[in-house]
Amino acid sequence: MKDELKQIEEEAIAQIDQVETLKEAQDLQVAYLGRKGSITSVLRGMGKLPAEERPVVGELANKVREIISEALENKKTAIEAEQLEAQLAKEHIDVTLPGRHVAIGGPHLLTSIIEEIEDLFIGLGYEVKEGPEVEEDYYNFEALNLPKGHPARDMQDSFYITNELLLRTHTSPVQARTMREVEGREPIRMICPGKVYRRDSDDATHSHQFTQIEGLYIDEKVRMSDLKGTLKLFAKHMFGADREIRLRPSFFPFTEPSVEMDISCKVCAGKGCSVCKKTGWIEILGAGMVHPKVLEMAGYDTEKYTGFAFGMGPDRIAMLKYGVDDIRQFYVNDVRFLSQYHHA
Ligand code: FA5
Repeated sequence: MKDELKQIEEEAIAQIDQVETLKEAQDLQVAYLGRKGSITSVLRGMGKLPAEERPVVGELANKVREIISEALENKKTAIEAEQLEAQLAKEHIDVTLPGRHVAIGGPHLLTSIIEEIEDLFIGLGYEVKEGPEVEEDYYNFEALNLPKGHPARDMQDSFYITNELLLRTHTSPVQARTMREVEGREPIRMICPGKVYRRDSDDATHSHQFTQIEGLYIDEKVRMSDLKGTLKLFAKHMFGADREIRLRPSFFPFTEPSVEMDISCKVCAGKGCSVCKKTGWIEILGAGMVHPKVLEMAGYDTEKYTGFAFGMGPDRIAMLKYGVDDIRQFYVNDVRFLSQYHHA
């Protein structure tokens, strides 16, 4: 039996030497060490041995088992190491190769400006609202004290879709919609950014499609000085304390009194250039105290509530802030132009 065990050991070691795969090693493990393996079947015959030989044979069998088991383990480790080597060699990457350029996009300059303005007004407790770009004549004009046939409708040349539907010419219809929403019963503090459309001839400062941000503040005892303070804060925040602003009396049918706010031209530092039409100033917004008729139409008690509204042009604001000399740059989507402002 001792010879038998020795033979098993020699045979096993010779076979393990030839093994090339983990599967083969596994098969040998079963064949020699498994429940039905060679060593087990030898041990089964132990009962026939004289009592004094049993422990000797038992010890030898355990030793052979250990030798075979160790040889198999060593083989498995060697095969695994080889496999890892082969895999690493296959997946080798040359870290010294130059990387492939990944073009990183960024927000459009107008989007950044709008978000900056939103942040300021959210900080002042305003809500950000949205309204439809295809708007009803009623909200775009009538609810804003511009009945059909009113001469002031000519101030905003419009793209009509039907008699009652048009591309909104300003964001002011959102004022009317918001006042309607609360049925004239609650104070309002909202801004509304969005695209607007006019049949304007395109030039350095006019585009037939541009953006506006409307602002509306309604509460008890809102005064012109609140409007002035808000606009001043806005101007300083956007352009810095050193930029000049001026308010000019103006006319909008939905505000009384009305003003327009200009900012000194950054392109020419107020000397006069093609951007500011040689005036040194650029108009960026219209504003005023909400006309009592507009408040009444929305159901407000005008004895109790007053309010101010403003409508600004982020395109003009972006031009001033970054010295862009032509509004059309925002809409031709030339990446060489737009990518300069991705950090903005
Ligand atoms: C209005 O549209 C009024 N709804 C603003 C308003 C709101 C007044 C609330 C009072 C109360 P206006 O037509 O002036 O006003 O336009 C407002 C701003 O939009 C202008 O100051 C200007 O910055 C910008 N804007 C007007 N037309 C164009 C255009 N064609 N291209 C680019 N920006 C324009």
